[in-house]
Amino acid sequence: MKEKLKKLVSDAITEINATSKEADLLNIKSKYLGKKSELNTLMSSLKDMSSSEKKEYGSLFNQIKKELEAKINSRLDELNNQVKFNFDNTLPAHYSKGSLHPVTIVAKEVTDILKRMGFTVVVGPEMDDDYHNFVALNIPENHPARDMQDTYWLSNGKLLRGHTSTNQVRAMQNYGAPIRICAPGRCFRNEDLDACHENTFFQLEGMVIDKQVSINNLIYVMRELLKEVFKTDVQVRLRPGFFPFVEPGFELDCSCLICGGKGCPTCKNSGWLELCPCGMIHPNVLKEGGIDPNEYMGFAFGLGLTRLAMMKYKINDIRVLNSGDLRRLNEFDIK
Ligand code: FA5
Repeated sequence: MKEKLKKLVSDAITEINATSKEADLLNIKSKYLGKKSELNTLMSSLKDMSSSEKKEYGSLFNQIKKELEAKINSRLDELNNQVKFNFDNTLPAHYSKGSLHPVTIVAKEVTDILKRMGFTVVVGPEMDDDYHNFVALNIPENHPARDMQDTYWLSNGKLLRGHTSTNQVRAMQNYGAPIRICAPGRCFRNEDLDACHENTFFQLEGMVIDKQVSINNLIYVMRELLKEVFKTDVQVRLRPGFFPFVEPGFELDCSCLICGGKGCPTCKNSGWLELCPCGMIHPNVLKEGGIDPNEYMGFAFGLGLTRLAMMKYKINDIRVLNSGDLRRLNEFDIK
């Protein structure tokens, strides 16, 4: 028996040392230590031995098992280290370095600029209610202005917010006046998709309420913001715009940077892109937020972040941004 065991150990060690593959090592383990191994068969003869033999062979079997297990594990470590050592790190890498999404970059840039101007960043829910999306913003049930957004209604009676203006009254009620907040976030509308309309896009709401706030302050903030984002003066124009939650209301358009203002599919051939509606907050909205319109006034704006990213990176079709198609995204110089 002892001779048999001696040979078994020496055969196993020879095989372990000769192998260079992890899979072969596992086969050797099963061959010498598994259920059907010779060692296991020999061990089953323990029950027929005398008690002194049982003691002697029992400990011998255990010793052999431990020895072979240790040998296998150390060979496994050796093989793993060899693999690491053999790795040729001079070979060219076949992966490309990713970047943040253009909208994420622009959102961070804009919020950083606004933070420096004293704005606090807040976030609101993407699934919101009729009250915050409409009623609180001076758009009661059946008001025709509801048609400005083709809203996604949910079976639980809630909706996917159509704009970040949902944050206006929520912030007024939470923090009171004076206040300066901005709220970036995803919005949803059942749109006919084209080069500048998506059903899922990003806006950034801005709101300032204080005792003395004017349209001049609003224009200053918008101009500084765009100047910093584009690193150059960009042509903008203000024209009257109607939103029930501001009075007066404006549309701020930016000259289309894709075509240089000549007209293209991105700007629907107008040379201008609607970027940021804005206006002085309607007294009804201030009241709804628990703020006295005789004491306080404010302005708000709803910056189209996705369109801003398009202008900044000269992305001519908005659909690229949600597509996840790296071949298209790689065409743009995103840093
Ligand atoms: C609004 O959503 C108002 N809540 C903005 C506002 C805030 C007005 C505060 C006054 C005061 P509008 O629907 O125009 O407005 O959308 C604002 C901006 O979001 C647009 O100028 C545009 O840049 C962007 N936007 C709107 N719809 C889409 C869309 N389907 N795809 C991409 N961007 C869009």
